[in-house]
Amino acid sequence: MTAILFHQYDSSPFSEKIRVCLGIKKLAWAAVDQPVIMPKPELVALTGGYRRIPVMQIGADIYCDSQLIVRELERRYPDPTLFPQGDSGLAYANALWSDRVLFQAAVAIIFGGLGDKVPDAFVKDRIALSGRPFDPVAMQAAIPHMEAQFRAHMALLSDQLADGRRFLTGDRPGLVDANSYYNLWFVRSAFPPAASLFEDVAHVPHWLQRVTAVGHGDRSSMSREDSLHLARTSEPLSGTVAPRDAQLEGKAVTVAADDYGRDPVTGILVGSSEHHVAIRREDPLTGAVVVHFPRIGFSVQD
Ligand SMILES: N[C@@H](CCC(=O)N[C@@H](CS)C(=O)NCC(=O)O)C(=O)O
Repeated sequence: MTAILFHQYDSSPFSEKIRVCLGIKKLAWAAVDQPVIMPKPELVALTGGYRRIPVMQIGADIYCDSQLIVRELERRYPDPTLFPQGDSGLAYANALWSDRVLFQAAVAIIFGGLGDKVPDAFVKDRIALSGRPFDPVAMQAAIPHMEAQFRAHMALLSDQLADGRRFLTGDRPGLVDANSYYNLWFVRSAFPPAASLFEDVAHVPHWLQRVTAVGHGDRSSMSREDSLHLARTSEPLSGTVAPRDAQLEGKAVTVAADDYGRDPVTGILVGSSEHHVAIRREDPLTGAVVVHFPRIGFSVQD
């Protein structure tokens, strides 16, 4: 059976980032499709409250946030690497640009472009997710500025590719390619007229084709019910707690994203490092699971 379960939906841009990473690593994985809006009862049973997509499940270990999914894929399946030139610190830092600055420009362009065609239920859900106004019609006013921003970011990609390299850091694809790529993929698939923002940018369209050709690895699918069964019948990994967190070891802590989708998840601290925090919790649907979060962008409170 395929070890990697990937809780996702096909139109999700952060899922596309990971699908490309799975493609670079030529891995076999099973998609567990989740709803685009709440409720997501099976996902929340696995995570303890975290609702964002994507989430990776390996047995009874649940990995939240694309940042940590990338790190865990690289740890378990190091070859071929997502860091063909080394520089992994810079590549992870590059995700903070692509996932926040570039992504927010893409969101404004797509949803401003769609305007009143965005379904009400989606708008309501995203207001609840962000805790802020989400008004596609009002976003239309910001489109010229956001398009100029997006073009300026595309020029960075073009500069990077100008020496004839095939991918952003050299001749092999890596995380830095997946980071940028999913934003262009999102614009092109969710609001095709805006693809004109990068179709005429030197070097970018060919690079885009090359990343598309990497593919998504060997994809199959699994039902949500079966993913819960797998969690129930698996044992989570045991971890170690970093010395700096020793006073919290074995105690209940609450972990939450610090940007949006801040739903808190509470469990017993069983693992930590500079890069991650892991908590153990139980749910009648899943049995004991360990839920892993990245450190960057997440708070840990006792
Ligand atoms: N920092 C998170 C961001 C994930 C994110 O914003 N995902 C979007 C979908 S691509 C989401 O969860 N939207 C709300 C939802 O699907 O319920 C990550 O890297 O995984």
